[in-house]
Amino acid sequence: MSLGIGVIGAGIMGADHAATIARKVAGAELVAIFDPDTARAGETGRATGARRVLDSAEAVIANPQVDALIVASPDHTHLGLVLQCLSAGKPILCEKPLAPTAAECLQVVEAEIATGRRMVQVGFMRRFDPSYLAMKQAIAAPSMGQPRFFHSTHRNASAPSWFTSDMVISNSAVHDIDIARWLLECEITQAKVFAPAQGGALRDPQFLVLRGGDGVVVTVEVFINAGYGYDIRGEVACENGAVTLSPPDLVHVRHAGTEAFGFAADWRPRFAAAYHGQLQGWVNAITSRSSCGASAWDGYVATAVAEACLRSLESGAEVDIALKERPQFYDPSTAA
Ligand code: ISE
Repeated sequence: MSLGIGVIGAGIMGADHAATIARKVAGAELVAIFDPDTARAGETGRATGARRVLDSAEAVIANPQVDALIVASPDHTHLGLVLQCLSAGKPILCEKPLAPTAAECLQVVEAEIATGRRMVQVGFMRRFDPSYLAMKQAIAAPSMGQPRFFHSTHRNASAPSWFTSDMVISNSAVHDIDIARWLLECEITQAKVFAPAQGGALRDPQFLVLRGGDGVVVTVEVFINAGYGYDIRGEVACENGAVTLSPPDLVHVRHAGTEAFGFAADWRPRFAAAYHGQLQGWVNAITSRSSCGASAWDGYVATAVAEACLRSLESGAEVDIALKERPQFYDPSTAA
């Protein structure tokens, strides 16, 4: 029997997740979709063969054929929707960020703990990307020694008109924050952000310097109007070696005196395998009553670090990060 999926939000990511569920994920069926923009919802429904296009998020959550939900609505709506799904006892894959503030993420953590089982996965899809998985495996080799630096470059071709200076951190760099914690297996304790002066315009690019508990240093360049394409790079330097992500293309073409390869226009082609792996992992975990990917706790930590970065963006100072103590519920060894 397949798992019935409801999708809330039919924007770039809601439509992409709906298409991945409909065409590529085994053991799941797209049952219902909602977006306040009815034309957009209808178009995604037709393109993916969703059984129903409903007229509210509440109707999707309450639909008896919907067993689990993908929340891909605007960032500020995640908290309320995730809490409603938890009250309905339905597992959720929530797009990042889990909620706009660390305090709000903790509300999700508490509500999830109250259900007694792991119900929330956060859409940090890079954890499922073949190149980051290979990087994590390479740095884990004992002969590499301890990681010392992680340099992450995150460039988007262009930002939508509604993108704000804060979103450069809360919506974009939050990916680099999560992947740094996951790769290096340590927490970030201090954050400092360098950015162009405020002048009414978008503060872009931004440069984050994050210090980790074991003396590791993470640098993140986020440049969301880089113009030329979507470009994600990363390098971990360890005591005895370094590991670099390879470009994601399959070929380099040498022609007419140049060597070239292409860049995608946005993140969907670059991370297609990661989005597929994330959704398949989520469906398998629900079916087997286990968990995978980034938890609500990871969502909280990423937002807490992003919040410190926002304070640094504002003040120019380095900001200390004081995390709450991780509840046993989220210990990797005890995770359901
Ligand atoms: C977008 O929301 C994403 O999640 C992309 O992965 C990221 O590269 C982009 O900067 C975000 O705005």
